[in-house]
Amino acid sequence: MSVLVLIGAQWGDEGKGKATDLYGERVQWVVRYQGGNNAGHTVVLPDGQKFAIRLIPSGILTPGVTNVIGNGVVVNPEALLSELDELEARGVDTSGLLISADAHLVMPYHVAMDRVTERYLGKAKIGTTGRGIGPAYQDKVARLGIRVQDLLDPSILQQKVESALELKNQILVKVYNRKALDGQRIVDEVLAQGERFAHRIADTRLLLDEAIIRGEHVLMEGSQGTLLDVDHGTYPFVTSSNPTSGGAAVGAGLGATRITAVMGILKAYTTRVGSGPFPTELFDQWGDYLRTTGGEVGVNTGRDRRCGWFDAVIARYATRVNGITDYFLTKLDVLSSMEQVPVCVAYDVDGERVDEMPLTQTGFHHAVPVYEYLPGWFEDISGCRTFDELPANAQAYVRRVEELAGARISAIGVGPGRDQTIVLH
Ligand code: 2SA
Ligand code: GDP
Ligand code: MG
Repeated sequence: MSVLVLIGAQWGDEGKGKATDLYGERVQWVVRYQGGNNAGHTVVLPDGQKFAIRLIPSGILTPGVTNVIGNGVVVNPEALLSELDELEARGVDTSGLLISADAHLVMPYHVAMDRVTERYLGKAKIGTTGRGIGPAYQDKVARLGIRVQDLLDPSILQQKVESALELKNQILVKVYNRKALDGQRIVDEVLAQGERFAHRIADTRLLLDEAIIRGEHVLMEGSQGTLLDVDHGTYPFVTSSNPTSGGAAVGAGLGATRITAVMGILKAYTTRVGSGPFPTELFDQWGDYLRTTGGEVGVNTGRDRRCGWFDAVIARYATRVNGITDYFLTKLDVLSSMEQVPVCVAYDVDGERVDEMPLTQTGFHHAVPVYEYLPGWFEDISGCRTFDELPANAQAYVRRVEELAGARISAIGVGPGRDQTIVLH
C-alpha cells in the first residue's frame, strides 16, 4: 500500500467508513477528496462505540493518523466545528486534522439555495441531502466560490461574499419569494467560525507529496459512490462532485501516477437514497427485508434507503471507470436466510439484452434486470473469520460476484464491527 483510493462502487453507503477504519490502521494519512457533510460514514470501533462521520475523514478515529480535508471537498464551517466538538466530547483526538487552503466553503446561501431549488423542482427533485453541496460546487465552477483561504483575508472575503450574494439574493427574492440574506452578517459569522480552525489550514498537496516521498502510506476516502458521480453517474440524479478514483487525484492535488491501488467497496445487494433510476429496486417484502436487516437508513438525514438485489452491470461499470484492483464485499451477512439470492447479470432494454451500462439516460430508465438465481444459505455468518468457515453457497455467491464484477474480492464484511471481516488478500 502506498496510495490506496477507496471508493463506493454503487450509489453510496456501501460501508466505506468501516473499510477506511480497517485500512486506516496501516496508513499515516487519510484524505477526503470530494463531497462534504452530505456524506455519512459509519464506524464501529472494537469497543462497540459507533460513530457517524460526515465531513471529517474517518481516519480521525485512528490515533496517530493525519487527516486531510482536500481541495476537492466543500466545507461547511458550522458543520465542521460541530463535528469537531462532537468528536472531542467523545474523547477523540482531533489535533491531526488539516484542511486545504483551496477547499471551497459551503455558505449559508448555498444551503438556502439547495432547499428552495429542491422545493421548486417538486416531483422532479434530485432528493439531495439539503446540505448546500450542489450550489457550493456550482459557485466553484462559476468562479464565484469562497475558499478556505479567504477566511485569512477579511477584506477579500467581504468582496467575494458581496458579489456572490448579489445574484443569489435576486433569485431568492424575485424567483422564490424569500427574504434577502445579509452579507455582512454572513461574513462576521464565518470569520468567527474560521478563527476556530485557522491553525488547521495548510498546503495539503505539498504535505501529502512530501509524505509519499518519505515512504508514508495514504488512504483516500471517497464518499457517495460511482453512480452518484457527476460525470459517470446516473445524471442528473447525482451529487455534484467526482467520487470516482480520478476525482481522488484532482481533489487531493496528487499526481495520477501516485495512486497505486483502487479498492471498490461493494455491497452484496444494492441501495440508493434520493431520486433516480434503480433497475433492481424492490417494492415487495424483500425490499423491506433488506432495509430492516441491513439497517438501511440515511446516516445524515434519516431517510429510508431504497433497496434492491445485487447488480453486476453496475459493478462491472464501477470496475472499469475506477480501475478497481480489489473489492471489499460488504454486508454478506444480510443475505443469510434466503432460499435463493437473485443477482442481476444484464438488462433487458426495450427487448434487447444489454451487458454494459446503456448509452442513454432513457435506456437506463427502461432497463429491466435479467436475473440469475443463486442458491442461498440459512446459517448466521457474522462470526465467520475465514473464507472456509462460510457456508458453501455463501462462498459460491462471493465467487460468482467476483467473476461478474471483474476484479478480485480481497475482503468480505460479515457485520458492522471492524473484526467482522474476512480478509482474503
Ligand atoms: P447532494 O446532497 O447534492 O449530494 O445529493 C445529491 C444526490 O446524492 C445522494 N447522496 C447520498 N447518497 C447516499 N448516501 C449519502 N450520504 C448520507 C448517508 C445520506 C443521508 O451516508 O446515509 O443521510 O441521507 C449521500 N449524500 C448524497 C443524494 O441522496 C442525492 O441522490
Ligand atoms: P458509507 O457511507 O459507505 O460509509 O456507509 P454507511 O455508514 O452510510 O452505511 C453502511 C452501514 O452498514 C453502516 O451502518 C455500517 O455500520 C454497516 N456495515 C458496514 N459493513 C457491514 C457488514 O459487512 N455487515 C453489516 N451487517 N453491516 C455493515
Ligand atoms: Mg453513507
